[in-house]
Amino acid sequence: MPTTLYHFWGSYCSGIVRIALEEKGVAWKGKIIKIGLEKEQYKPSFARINPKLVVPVLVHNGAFVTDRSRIIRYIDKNFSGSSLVPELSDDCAEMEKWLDLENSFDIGSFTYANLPKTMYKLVVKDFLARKALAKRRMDSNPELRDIYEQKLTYVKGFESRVLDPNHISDVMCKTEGLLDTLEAHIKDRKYLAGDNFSLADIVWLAMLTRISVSGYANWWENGKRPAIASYFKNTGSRASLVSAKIVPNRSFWGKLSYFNPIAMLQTNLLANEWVDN
Ligand SMILES: N[C@@H](CCC(=O)N[C@@H](CS)C(=O)NCC(=O)O)C(=O)O
Repeated sequence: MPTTLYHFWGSYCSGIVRIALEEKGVAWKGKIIKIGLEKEQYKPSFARINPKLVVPVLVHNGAFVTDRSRIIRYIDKNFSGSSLVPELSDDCAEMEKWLDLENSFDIGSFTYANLPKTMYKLVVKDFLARKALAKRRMDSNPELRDIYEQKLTYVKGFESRVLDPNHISDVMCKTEGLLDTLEAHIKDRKYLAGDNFSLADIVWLAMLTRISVSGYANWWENGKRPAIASYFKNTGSRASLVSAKIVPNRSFWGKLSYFNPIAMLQTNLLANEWVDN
């Protein structure tokens, strides 16, 4: 089986893995799991691939690797090409620090909170539908009950965070705090850790891209955080980021490819099925 990535184009975590694959020049085959309104990650066939019901998942030589930070380390170790981990131990420690900092970015809440306001009602319905679907699947697949129960608990927690304005203002504040830390560090450097592009740059450039496409490039533009602006402009235009297609296609046809009336109808029907108890 060729190196395969279960992913979704609009998924932040999948984008990070695609950048690492592009950096190493890996020939990979993609299997799209539509995690939006289609909720394909809830399918029992996918639950057997990743019991967390999330993308990305990398399949290589029979190994199933999950979680973006584990996958990018795996890619660096198992494929040839320039190393994405610095040689010096001090630089390695620096890289780990920046990987941890990126992990503290609440990407899920940030993304949902910054969807267009017109989508708010749909987001609320989609949470109800996800809970109903998890419940439906646990009833019809008793052997996967634990998996769907865990997903239901996860969705409930995620829903309460996303719909809580205090949590969202905290996330926005913390994200700006992370940018302050980055601004101070990147001032006199080209890369985050050591003299070369590393895993830390991959995750931070993905994060800056997500912040930018969510409408907050003004957090560093117009002289607000000039070091980030120049890091994002220079290192962020690297070929691997472009071929990994981490910026959503905003053309009419690009947007249309995300619009699925059948999935929207199913979401409405499922949402009506959910009963809180
Ligand atoms: N810790 C995992 C999180 C993966 C994750 O949350 N993936 C999102 C897309 S970025 C997903 O599949 N969401 C679907 C869902 O929550 O049902 C990682 O870093 O890879």
